Amino acid sequence: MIIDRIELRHISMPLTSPFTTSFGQETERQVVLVEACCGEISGWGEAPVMSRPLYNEETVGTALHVLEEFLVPRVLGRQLDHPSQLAALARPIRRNLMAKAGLEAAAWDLHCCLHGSSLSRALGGTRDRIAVGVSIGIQDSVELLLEQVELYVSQGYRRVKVKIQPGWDLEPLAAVRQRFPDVPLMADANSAYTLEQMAAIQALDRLGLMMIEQPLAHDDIIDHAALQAQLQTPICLDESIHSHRDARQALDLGSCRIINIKMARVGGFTEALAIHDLCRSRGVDVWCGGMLETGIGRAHNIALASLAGFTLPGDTSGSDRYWERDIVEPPVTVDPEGYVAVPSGPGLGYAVDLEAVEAVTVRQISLPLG
Ligand code: OSB
Ligand code: MG
Repeated sequence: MIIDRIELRHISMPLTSPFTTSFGQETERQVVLVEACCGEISGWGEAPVMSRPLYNEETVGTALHVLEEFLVPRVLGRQLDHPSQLAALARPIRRNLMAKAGLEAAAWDLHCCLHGSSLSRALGGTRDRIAVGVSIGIQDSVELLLEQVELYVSQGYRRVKVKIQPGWDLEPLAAVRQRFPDVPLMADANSAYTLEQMAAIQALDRLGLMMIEQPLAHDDIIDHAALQAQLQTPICLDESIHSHRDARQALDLGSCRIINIKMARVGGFTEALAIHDLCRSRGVDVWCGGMLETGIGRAHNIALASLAGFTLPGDTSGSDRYWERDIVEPPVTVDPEGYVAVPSGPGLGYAVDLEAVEAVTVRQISLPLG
């Protein structure tokens, strides 16, 4: 295939409710959409950056800049046999992994649409439905948190993740555990603790959590190994893992026992598949994380989570958990048992609602060939 035009869009979508983590609050999602075109056929990708560089270093501004100036010129007009070639073309550019992932995902979708294959099958997925959980942000009170947990458990979600930070950890989690003794429960600290605060993390051991996600620094695997040695609950790494090599080193060091794979965080599907295969060969559980994606990035996550190594419920919740109106048709829905069906149609298997995309577009950059 030859990609002959790329449309970059900065979009802004209001969240149905604010999402608060230890690094800040999002009230609307500002992300970059990438549309890769071959004649009349197009594939879609998403770079799910945050409004401010607080999760990683990227923002809408950096993603647009790096895509327009450096990544798109390497790909536009080039004969491509397979979308996995994109990773090698992008490799000389350092970091900027979400920008790379957005472009790579668009190429995968385009490839699948041109060949009539579903993205799930093209990636090697074998499941026809995926188990999903929900990630609940930091709330103003324990009572509000319990209401949220109640709501999502009643909707069928198969595991609950609670965001924590110093001062909002043991009390809210213990309250959830007491009210919902059997719910599969975990915590995500988004790097809010240091090794000096080990006792606060160890206090969570008695709650029978499935795992504690990224308690320590966003770029650390050394202190995490020290913490894991003093903790019964498995550590799951998110922010610290950007590549197959990071994953191998973290597993070899004992920094974690579970990995949250986000294809956007690791630069795209090719790297995500390598991490998946590594973990599968070592019997390490992985699950598919999320970045509050629109239906486009969500569809990519659903396809990825259909691979056999994704053994735990992911953060790929239904569209209505985030949006009044999603930009894909139909919206992503979770059945009463807590599963999302993996679509079998070509590409994403969800139709991009162009009218909805237009309605949220802040800025569009067209990059035609020549
Ligand atoms: O740490 O997994 C995270 C959202 C934005 C940035 C980082 C994270 C999250 C979530 C929400 O936990 C996952 C989702 O529902 O998409
Ligand atoms: Mg996380």
